Amino acid sequence: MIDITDRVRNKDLQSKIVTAEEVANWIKPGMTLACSGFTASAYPKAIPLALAERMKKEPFTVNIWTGASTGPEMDGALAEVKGIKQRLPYQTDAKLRPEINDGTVNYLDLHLSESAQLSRVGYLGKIDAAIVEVCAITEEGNLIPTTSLGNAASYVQSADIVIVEVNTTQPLALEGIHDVYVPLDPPNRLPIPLVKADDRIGTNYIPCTPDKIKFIVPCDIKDHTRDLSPIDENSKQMAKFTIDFLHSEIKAGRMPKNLLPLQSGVGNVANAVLAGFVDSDMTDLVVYTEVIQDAMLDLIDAGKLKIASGTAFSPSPAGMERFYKNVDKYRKYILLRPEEISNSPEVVHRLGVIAMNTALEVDIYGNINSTHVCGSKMMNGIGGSGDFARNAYLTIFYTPSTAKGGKISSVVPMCSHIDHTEHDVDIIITEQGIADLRGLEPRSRALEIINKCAHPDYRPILLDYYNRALAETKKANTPHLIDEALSFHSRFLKNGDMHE
Ligand code: 0RQ
Repeated sequence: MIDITDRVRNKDLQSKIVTAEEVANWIKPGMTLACSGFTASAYPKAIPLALAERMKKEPFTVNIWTGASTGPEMDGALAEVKGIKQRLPYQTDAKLRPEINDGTVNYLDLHLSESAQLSRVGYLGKIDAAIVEVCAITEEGNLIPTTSLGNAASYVQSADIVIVEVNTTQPLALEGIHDVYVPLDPPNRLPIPLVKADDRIGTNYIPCTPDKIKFIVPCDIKDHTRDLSPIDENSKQMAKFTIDFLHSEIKAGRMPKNLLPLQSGVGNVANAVLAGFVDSDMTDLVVYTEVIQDAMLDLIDAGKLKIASGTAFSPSPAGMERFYKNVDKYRKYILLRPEEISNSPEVVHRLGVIAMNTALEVDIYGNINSTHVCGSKMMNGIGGSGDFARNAYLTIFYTPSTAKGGKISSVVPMCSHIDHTEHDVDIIITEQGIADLRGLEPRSRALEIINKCAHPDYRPILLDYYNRALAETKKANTPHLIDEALSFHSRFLKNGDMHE
């Protein structure tokens, strides 16, 4: 077994060091396991792998709660043996997704900022064990987290039993990068005392006590973060529209020269937009987001970043190497918080965040579908996009104007599922252009979106829909043809193409 005694600083706790298999054998069918992990960062790895092995021989299911998505050692391995009954609050796993969409897994797609509170107040049932990846355990039994915080602090607080995975690949240099603050629940909640993105309001460990810790498991498996794909032309174009637009906002006096705190989702577009900031003339940027990725290291190296506050540090494997090689420099610019704080509506609103997230589809009035393909099939989940979209100072959504080689228009008459309503959306950007919806009533929004954002192939049929809806409803506030509103989707389901 890997020696972790130097990382278990409370000597008495060293007697609780066991193998992952022993923990897997202790887990009972139907248990709710509330785990650390947010994107492919800081999720338990040895225990779920051992559990999956046991489930291969002896099929049963457990409920898995985390901070957000995890890596293949958790969601992938457990989905492969059909070992998950309930999953929340977010996932991105290719093996889990079909099980969510065939009824095997009950998936609760939650606003990330709310998931900790829901679990604390017991609404979701009782946690049987919290399983948390850590760098080290202190003398007092407190837990030093690794590359993300997610919901770990809250799960440890709520659980009677805590199981700790000490990951020896995670450097002790991470100690001090975290700021752990768990709000009180109503009616005792106080204002979150965070007024600047770099304020520290909590502890640099997850509070815990030795008596709660039942097992300690060594692990030497690295975070399974993904390689970055090269930035494609569409994303570059969307990044350019963003930077130009933000310059015009500064010029109009609506934002300071160093902008307002930036939040960006994950994926190609987010990456391109952040890379766009590296090449821009903007400096002293502040980031208040969920997931900190490679581009943040570029911004630090370019001398453009003041602070990046998030809940997960999830760079590519190369980015991780780069971080660890120069950890003393980078750690000064990075702060990890519980997702309840990184995504807090109260804080997002106070700081005046610029929220930049990606949609699957947008409709002509500005509603956004981020989650469900053709209304029914779950892609990933709402994640933190709703926390930011509703509360930000400026809310931008991105999508390429088409998907699946042009067979799908990402601009549709009516979204087949709505995650973010027209009331929350300020700006829509595709590679075709940028629609500024601020101050526009629905009919003007429709023309702005169709003319600026839709792909030229789909513009005529969208305009035709809109004009007929306008005539038939006699210029109603939000003109729709109810029988036809989802015709783009039904054509795709029938013919594999949204074209007429
Ligand atoms: O599928 O790879 O099989 O071709 O959707 O699309 O263009 O690669 O974009 O990776 O940025 O994902 C909305 C899913 C976009 C993501 C979504 C198909 C497309 C492709 C992926 P293929 P792209 P991305 C921060 C905030 C919600 C959560 C969120 C997401 C696949 O950004 O999950 O924002 N967002 N969280 O072909 C059918 C359409 C489609 C479509 C694209 N209209 N219909 N399929 N695709 N548009 C993160 C966290 O909260 C942790």
